[in-house]
Amino acid sequence: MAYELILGNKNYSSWSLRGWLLMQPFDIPFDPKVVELHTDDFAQFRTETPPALTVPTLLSKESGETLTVWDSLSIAEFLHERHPEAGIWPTDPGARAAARSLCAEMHSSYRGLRSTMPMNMRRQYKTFTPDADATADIARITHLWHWATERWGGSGPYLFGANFTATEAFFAPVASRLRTYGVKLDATSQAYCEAVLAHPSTVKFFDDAMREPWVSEKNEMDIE
Ligand SMILES: N[C@@H](CCC(=O)N[C@@H](CS)C(=O)NCC(=O)O)C(=O)O
Repeated sequence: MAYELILGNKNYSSWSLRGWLLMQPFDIPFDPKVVELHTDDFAQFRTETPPALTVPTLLSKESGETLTVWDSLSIAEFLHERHPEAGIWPTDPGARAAARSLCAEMHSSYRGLRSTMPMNMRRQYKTFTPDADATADIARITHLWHWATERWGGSGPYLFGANFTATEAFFAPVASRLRTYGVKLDATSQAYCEAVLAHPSTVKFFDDAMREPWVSEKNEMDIE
């Protein structure tokens, strides 16, 4: 089987970072293809890859057939079924259920954080203050990080111990946002964010983002 992973602009596309981190850290070989958001190329991706409308979209090619898998949660589950040994989810059933719950909540929630603090890996603002909704989202997320590390984290550095799992893939864009917007965190949350952002696969994505030429004005803030 061969995989092609279609991604948006690395600097801005938080869901694309999740898709990338569901494959790269687990040594699942794939060809990444970046398509700039909101362009004719993106419209063409939609035309050529129905019914997908968003990135990441995974194309799984086998025996002349191509399966289209879109939406990050279904990509996680599809890859886990295909590569159960890769460690995408924790092996302990209780930890795995917790990891899935955390990812599902991340996937369906936190509108305040998402809408007012878009991912922008290149920037680090010094004067940003999150609004009330984003502050509540950050409080909920860091509460969950504490809960998971206390219950399952052992000596870390990740939520479920020493191994990077899908949970880190889902929270990596949050860690990137918290760095970009200069949010002050407690020591546990700060250490977790640093560990996720220091993972070689996150660093590779970040390095690629730094080299991208595209600028999306609506995701840039006019502040220091
Ligand atoms: N629920 C989807 C969300 C994917 C998503 O919204 N991706 C954005 C890029 S970060 C996208 O493709 N946007 C296309 C558009 O808005 O035109 C997932 O989990 O993958």
